[in-house]
Amino acid sequence: MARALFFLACGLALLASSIASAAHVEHYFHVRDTAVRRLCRDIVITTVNGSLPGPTIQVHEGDSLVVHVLNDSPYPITIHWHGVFQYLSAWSDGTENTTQCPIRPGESFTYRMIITGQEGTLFWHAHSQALQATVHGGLIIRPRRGRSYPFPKPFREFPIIFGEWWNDSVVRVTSAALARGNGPDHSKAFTLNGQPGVLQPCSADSIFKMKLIQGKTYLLRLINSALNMQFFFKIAYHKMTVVAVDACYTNPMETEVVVIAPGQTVDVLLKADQQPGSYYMAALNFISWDGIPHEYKAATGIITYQNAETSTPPLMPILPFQNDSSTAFTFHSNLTELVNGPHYVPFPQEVDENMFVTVSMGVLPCQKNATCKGPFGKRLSGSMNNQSFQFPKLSLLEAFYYNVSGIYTTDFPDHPPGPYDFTKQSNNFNEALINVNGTTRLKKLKFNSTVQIVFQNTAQISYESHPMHLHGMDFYVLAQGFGNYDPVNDPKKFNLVNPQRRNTIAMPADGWAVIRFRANNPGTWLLHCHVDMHLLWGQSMVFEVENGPIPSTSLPPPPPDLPQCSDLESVANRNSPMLSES
Ligand SMILES: *[C@@H]1O[C@H](CO)[C@@H](O)[C@H](O)[C@H]1NC(C)=O
Ligand SMILES: *[C@@H]1O[C@H](CO)[C@@H](O)[C@H](O)[C@H]1NC(C)=O
Ligand SMILES: *[C@@H]1O[C@H](CO)[C@@H](O)[C@H](O)[C@H]1NC(C)=O
Ligand SMILES: *[C@@H]1O[C@H](CO)[C@@H](O)[C@H](O)[C@H]1NC(C)=O
Ligand SMILES: *[C@@H]1O[C@H](CO)[C@@H](O)[C@H](O)[C@H]1NC(C)=O
Ligand SMILES: *[C@@H]1O[C@H](CO)[C@@H](O)[C@H](O)[C@H]1NC(C)=O
Ligand SMILES: *[C@@H]1O[C@H](CO)[C@@H](O)[C@H](O)[C@H]1NC(C)=O
Ligand SMILES: *[C@@H]1O[C@H](CO)[C@@H](O)[C@H](O)[C@H]1NC(C)=O
Ligand SMILES: *[C@@H]1O[C@H](CO)[C@@H](O)[C@H](O)[C@H]1NC(C)=O
Ligand SMILES: *[C@@H]1O[C@H](CO)[C@@H](O)[C@H](O)[C@H]1NC(C)=O
Ligand SMILES: [Cu+2]
Repeated sequence: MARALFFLACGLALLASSIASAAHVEHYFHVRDTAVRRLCRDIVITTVNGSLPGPTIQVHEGDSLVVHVLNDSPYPITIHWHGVFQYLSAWSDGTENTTQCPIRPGESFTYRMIITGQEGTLFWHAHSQALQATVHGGLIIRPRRGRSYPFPKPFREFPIIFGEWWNDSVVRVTSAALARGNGPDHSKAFTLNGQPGVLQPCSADSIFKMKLIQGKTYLLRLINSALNMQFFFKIAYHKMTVVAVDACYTNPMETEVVVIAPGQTVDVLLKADQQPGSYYMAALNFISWDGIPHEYKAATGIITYQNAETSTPPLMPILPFQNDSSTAFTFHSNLTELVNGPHYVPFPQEVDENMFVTVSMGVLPCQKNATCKGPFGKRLSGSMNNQSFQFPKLSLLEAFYYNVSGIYTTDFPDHPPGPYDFTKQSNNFNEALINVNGTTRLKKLKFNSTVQIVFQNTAQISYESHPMHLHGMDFYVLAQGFGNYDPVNDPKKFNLVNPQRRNTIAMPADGWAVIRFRANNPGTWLLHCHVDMHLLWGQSMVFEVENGPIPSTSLPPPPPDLPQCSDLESVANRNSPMLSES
């Protein structure tokens, strides 16, 4: 019955949008299990509308976006609109148990947001269990009607989504790893727009293809929706020019190789300036630390020029060595924002809150009545400042809005315990340093205050590059470097002229990165490592940004169809008379 009504509404909405103003974009997402064949094997995956990747959403800056999600999959799920500011619409951020409880099987929820102050490429993905692996798609924000790109209009454009393939149910494989408490099962292959390409069995015919006309310039919208891996990406014989990252314009940066971490997007211009022919593009994982597997073959796609000789086999690009951290560092640190470009906002000069945050791996005690295979018989965990984030069984944002106590505390520490030598590798399995505390501690921020965070990587258990992603706000990246952050000399390296702005920064494996942002968006916002396994292990924390002084700077009430949290009512009855009345 619910389903019949849902798709009846669907037809009506299509009608409405075709006659209504173009500034209202409305979509229906049908989350369901779908049989697909990859690597010679039929398996069932969860998708939106049966496709991998799912539908690409296209809006113009300033549009309102409404997406009705019907969950017909067996899993409770949320959909996150990655990088969308969600100004005063935190209820639509789609972060499980942070901004909402998941949509249960058979139920639906409508996400509503206005997309303003940002343009370029973002994406949407599930923010529940490991479902992002197959529940994802592009979100393209073009300039408002009548406005243009800060570069010549490309002839055509192609979104290219990077993914990982498990050859099995990724949810089952991941939850088994969480239960065991040791390292995860790695994916079997990488994909470009859902296709592994010529280097994998049974995949050559379905390879992702682009047709180009010689002399034209194309915009490639690169999106890394892989669960765990960073990539090097190259196209044989072609250079690329980076023009935006994470939906923020950059100064044009010419490069032969793009480096892209989970949660990041990179927009590049590609000029078809070679001999008409066929050329492969290839993506292979960047290994920032020995523990990341290296036995992978690259995911490949193919570009073919119009009027190309069909007899000549395509040429394969030569990728950097997978361990080439210096190429990765150069790419990540050489980006700068296009000052005075569209939606440019000068970065805050004053800092109200200074935080120093270690990002680590560690161990938590084994769950009662379980056997763990992690170090010292415990279970692997991720942490920030020694806190391994334990998601509550209900939504932090509701606890914030209804002032429900007992769900979280606001004593997330501004500094790690210590100090100790963070990047000293002989400390890897030092038991005194790898035990972490499982907590639900938030950091409270005054509305419109400015925050600077020094992220410090550590050597505990692993020292790989962590892509740190902030919800609800972009940040400026002032500097990055190797080793332990030096509070005396490293501030001299800050870019105070045109620092890159983004929502995800891949901090160097044995190093640090400094970011700054303005907390201008009330709500509860996750800050986490975008390596999915690390997030599931607790490598995250949450900011509680207070309301501003007036209603137009305060979080509005929740939408009426916000999914229910099974436990919220009993907790609320215990703690707050407000919720039970609502
Ligand atoms: C998804 O599928 C539904 C029903 O099958 C359809 O009405 C809707 O238009 C589709 N949405 C997109 C974004 O393709
Ligand atoms: C995928 O799984 C099937 C069935 O278990 C197996 O035969 C095949 O070798 C696997 N492929 C890869 C690349 O692991
Ligand atoms: C850094 O970017 C600039 C363009 O912004 C480019 O000229 C320079 O070659 C780049 N440096 C490296 C090492 O790639
Ligand atoms: C990086 O990988 C290459 C090729 O596998 C290898 O020859 C080289 O020794 C590695 N470098 C480091 C620093 O591990
Ligand atoms: C778990 O605990 C229960 C009782 O506390 C016990 O009966 C059961 O055998 C335990 N299971 C395992 C796997 O240890
Ligand atoms: C969110 O809460 C639900 C219960 O309301 C629980 O089943 C689920 O595991 C929780 N999710 C996370 C990430 O903790
Ligand atoms: C929120 O709860 C705290 C105690 O937990 C109380 O001091 C405060 O007055 C409450 N605020 C509102 C707006 O109800
Ligand atoms: C981190 O917290 C754990 C558990 O509370 C504690 O045992 C450990 O000593 C703490 N780590 C450091 C470096 O203080
Ligand atoms: C671990 O966290 C709990 C809950 O916040 C706290 O009571 C305890 O003191 C913490 N332990 C350490 C060693 O920090
Ligand atoms: C936030 O602070 C900035 C800088 O002081 C100011 O320009 C802006 O108006 C403030 N925003 C709000 C909503 O108060
Ligand atoms: Cu991480």
